[in-house]
Amino acid sequence: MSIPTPAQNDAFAKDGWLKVDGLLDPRLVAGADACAARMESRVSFNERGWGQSTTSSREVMDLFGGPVKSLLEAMAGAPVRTLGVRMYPVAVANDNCQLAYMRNSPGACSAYNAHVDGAPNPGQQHLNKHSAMIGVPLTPVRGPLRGNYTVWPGSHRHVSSYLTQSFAGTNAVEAIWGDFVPPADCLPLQVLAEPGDVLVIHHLLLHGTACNASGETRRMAFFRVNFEFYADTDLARFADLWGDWRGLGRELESHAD
Ligand SMILES: O=C(O)CCC(=O)C(=O)O
Repeated sequence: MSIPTPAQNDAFAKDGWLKVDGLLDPRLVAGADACAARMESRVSFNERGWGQSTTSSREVMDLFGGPVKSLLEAMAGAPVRTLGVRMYPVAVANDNCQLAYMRNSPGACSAYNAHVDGAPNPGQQHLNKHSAMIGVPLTPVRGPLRGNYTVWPGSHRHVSSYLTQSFAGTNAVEAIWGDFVPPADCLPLQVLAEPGDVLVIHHLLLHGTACNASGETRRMAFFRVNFEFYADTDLARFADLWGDWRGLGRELESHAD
């Protein structure tokens, strides 16, 4: 069966993220990981304990071609543009448990550095919207607390409602994260993954990173992808849950509330 299957589309609509197992040839991923590992020695860790974005190599950029791009185009119903690749090797145990992007965030969010990409950090007044993020694990993550990419399934809908209801008719870009907390039943999920798996992440999904107590480096490549461009102050467009995902079709109707 070709991907995305109706079940995969439905899961993405409901949860705001999707893991497609074994989409990429592990040899391609191993080649990219070898480059990433070489770059890692030149990566400095920032105050959140995430490695700074690294310069992308051809081997890393090649991960985005072929099946990944086709999958996204099928889901979005539109050609895709890649804004860039960013990599965050998470190497140091407990080192990524410091600051949260979201003010007033409860303990769990703080511990994972929960955030929504593109939302302004304090002092930054512009939205930096992308339509989706693609995450490509370069090293296996086979248990919890191994620097796992962590998602709050369903949080994209809560974030969208929060932004839409709280700031309707305003353009209060600077203030938007002051009060947001996910509902109590929206819990973090530490993603397990193998090289070759691919994650598709909705742009409004709350996500973060688990501590890495494994002693092993976790490496992952991230592609921020845009289907269309918007003004970087357009809060209504930023909050629009499904504006970019026309290709998901009827599956959305039951989840787009
Ligand atoms: O590396 C991670 O686990 C998280 C990366 C992330 O949150 C991001 O790129 O926005």
